[in-house]
Amino acid sequence: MSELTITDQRLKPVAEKVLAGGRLGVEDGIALYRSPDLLAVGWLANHVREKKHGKVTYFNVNRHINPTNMCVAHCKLCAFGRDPSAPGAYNFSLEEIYARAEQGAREGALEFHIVGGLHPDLPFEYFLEMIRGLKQRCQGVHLKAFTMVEVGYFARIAKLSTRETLLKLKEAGVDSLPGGGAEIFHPRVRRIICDHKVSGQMWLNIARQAHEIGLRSNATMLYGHVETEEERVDHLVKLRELQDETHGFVAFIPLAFHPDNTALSHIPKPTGYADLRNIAVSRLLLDNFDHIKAYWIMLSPSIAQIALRFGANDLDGTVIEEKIYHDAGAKTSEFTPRYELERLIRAAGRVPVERDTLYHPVDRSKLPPPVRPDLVSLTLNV
Ligand code: V47
Repeated sequence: MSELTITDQRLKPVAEKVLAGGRLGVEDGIALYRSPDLLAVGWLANHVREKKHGKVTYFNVNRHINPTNMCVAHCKLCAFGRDPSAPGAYNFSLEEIYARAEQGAREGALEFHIVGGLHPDLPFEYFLEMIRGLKQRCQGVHLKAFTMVEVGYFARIAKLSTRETLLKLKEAGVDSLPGGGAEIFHPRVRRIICDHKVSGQMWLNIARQAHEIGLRSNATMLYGHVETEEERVDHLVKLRELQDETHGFVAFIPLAFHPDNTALSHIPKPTGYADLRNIAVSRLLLDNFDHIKAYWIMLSPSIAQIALRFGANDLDGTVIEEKIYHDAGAKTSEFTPRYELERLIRAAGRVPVERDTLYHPVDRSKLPPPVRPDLVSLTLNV
């Protein structure tokens, strides 16, 4: 690894703590966000990343399934949710969902990432039935399903506690929860970007309960809209505190705000600089998280690749069909085949390792051959 050169004197005490393996505080986080010396921030994050994972960079073969975009929440940040009567509103039938899933399983997906709108009419039982049906049809596939926001909504419509709701989801076959809906926990920001959604405190409570009953989850942070640097640091520190308690978070994914087609379309998109800085600061503040994902869908494959040198150790994933970011104007493709993920990782001087949702390495030779080798084959020469 190259030597660290720091041009910003305010970073010196932060660097000393990082190199000594110490925990960073709120002021350190703010210094990292404000420093003009992005390369030093990135160097420090890469130092931590290499200490944890060496050159290994994970990726997974997954499929996103968004059962419906009908949503009662009307979050200003979102371009995906619709009223049922709005143009483009959809609601897949269970048979359509199963068909997508079975195709994904045949193609070699080992994870379904399932999130959708807060549907105005469908009962909780419908979603339990969906999960039972998926589990029955696609036994080898991990179901990473429903954000804390959806869990909070299911609890409300089913008149159950959030703990009972989580227990029912687990019993039906949910294996873990994705990290979406966290946005920024601070109430000032939530009032502006997602005022009808569960509060930040509630998101954290539901995550705590999920972890307590043995459902692990991811966590996210949506940056680049109306939040301040202090509010980002506060968000990260709250996640770190909960992780100290439960150790239930698997990975953290910083998400760049995409303004197109949202009620906040006047806000400019985050720059590449902001993307790399958020990856790096997350890596440095979240010292008790094992994994930081570079989600190429929102970063672009090029920035996601560079992020592998700024603290990220995972290039998530093949994805296959993505709606939330593409409705908000993302110009990335809707999927990236496995060989391309591997090529990007190798070209960044890293070693690609296919993982499952909980970061166990995957040995494809022990699995049935997929029908779409271009998506999952190890052997394609590129
Ligand atoms: O919850 C919504 C965000 C999330 C916009 O857990 C937007 O492995 C930007 O959570 N611009 C969904 N962001 C994506 C997500 C995710 C992605 C990849 C992996 C995992 C994981 C989780 O996207 C939403 C919300 O926070 N979002 N609208 C928008 N206009």
